[in-house]
Amino acid sequence: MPFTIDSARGIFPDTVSADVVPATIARFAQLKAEDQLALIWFAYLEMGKSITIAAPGAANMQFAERTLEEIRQMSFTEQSQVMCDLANRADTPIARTYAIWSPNIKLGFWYRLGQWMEEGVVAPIPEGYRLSANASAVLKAIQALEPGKQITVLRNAVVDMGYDPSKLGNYTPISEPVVPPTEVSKRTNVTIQGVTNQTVLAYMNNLNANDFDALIELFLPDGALQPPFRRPIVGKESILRFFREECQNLRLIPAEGVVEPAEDGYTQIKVTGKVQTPWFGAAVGMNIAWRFLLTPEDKIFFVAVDLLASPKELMDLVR
Ligand code: ECH
Ligand code: GLY
Ligand code: GLY
Ligand code: GLY
Repeated sequence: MPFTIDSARGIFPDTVSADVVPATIARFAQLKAEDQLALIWFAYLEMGKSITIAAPGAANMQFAERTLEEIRQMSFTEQSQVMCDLANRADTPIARTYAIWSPNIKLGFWYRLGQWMEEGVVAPIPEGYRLSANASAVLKAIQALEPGKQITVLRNAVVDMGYDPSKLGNYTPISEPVVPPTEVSKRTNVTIQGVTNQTVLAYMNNLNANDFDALIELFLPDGALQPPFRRPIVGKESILRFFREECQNLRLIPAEGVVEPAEDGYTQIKVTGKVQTPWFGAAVGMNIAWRFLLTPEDKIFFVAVDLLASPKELMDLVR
């Protein structure tokens, strides 16, 4: 085999991803819990003026319901403590429960707490709360980002909260139920300028249709998928789990691409375009590159999904 997963990660090396996102998250992680919560509150209020976030569906909320109810019953002091414990990744029963939830359940949980904070049901950020100088600087940095990067920072902050799941030993992650794939007659087909490769087109179309069983068959058994700012997920079983747990109802809008031969009959294909999340719909289009490495049989050996540094990168296809 000419490629390893590690060497595949380096295809199309000129692709510039939005490293400001992990850099900002690293700065955020240094702040004390109170500052983290207040900062997100301010960022969220500010964002809410221009983009609306979709309410999480009932299927999404059911798993957080008991914990939310428990929190609702608490005093303001206890509620603030729970929120700080989550930001501190403390070892508490609620922070352990939170740790095994999928990203969408975590986001839905905070969405509800945010509503309750606005309604006065859950402890608000104290009026006149003063962010530390560092926290103010991080807030400014977040506010200066494009919406697609802002929501990625927020999502990562929420995903990182709670007790460290790697310290839990064996556990069963909790995620929303898998919706059935879109009926074949109702599916849309993408077109990508410069790319007619059937595997790449089927990848986009199956992901858009939530047809994860068809999607996973495009991969080599020990193929890999690398989400933005994450290590590659290796092997069909793990990738399928990731699709079911984290990739429902995405909208991929690829626009153009390049196809190049690689060593030993492999093909490398870079596609750029936009992706929408169900949380924000068409209000936020993230600028994305997909970097595929296909075997001579057109199976996916590797695909990286990158959040691009700037819209200019969408056009950076020829070398
Ligand atoms: C309040 C104050 C106290 C603290 C907190 C609060 C609440 C915060 C809330 C935040 C909500 C944030 C949300 C963010 C959602 C972000 C979603 C993103 C999705 C990106 C998806 C991508 C998909 C890419 C992929 C592609 C593939 O081809 C393969 C799969 C995959 C205010 C109370 C915390 C409520 C809702 C960024 C890029 C294209 C890799 C997935
Ligand atoms: N809440 C982010 C972190 O402490 O890692
Ligand atoms: N409202 C977006 C979701 O539940 O995924
Ligand atoms: N990663 C899927 C979503 O948050 O929309």
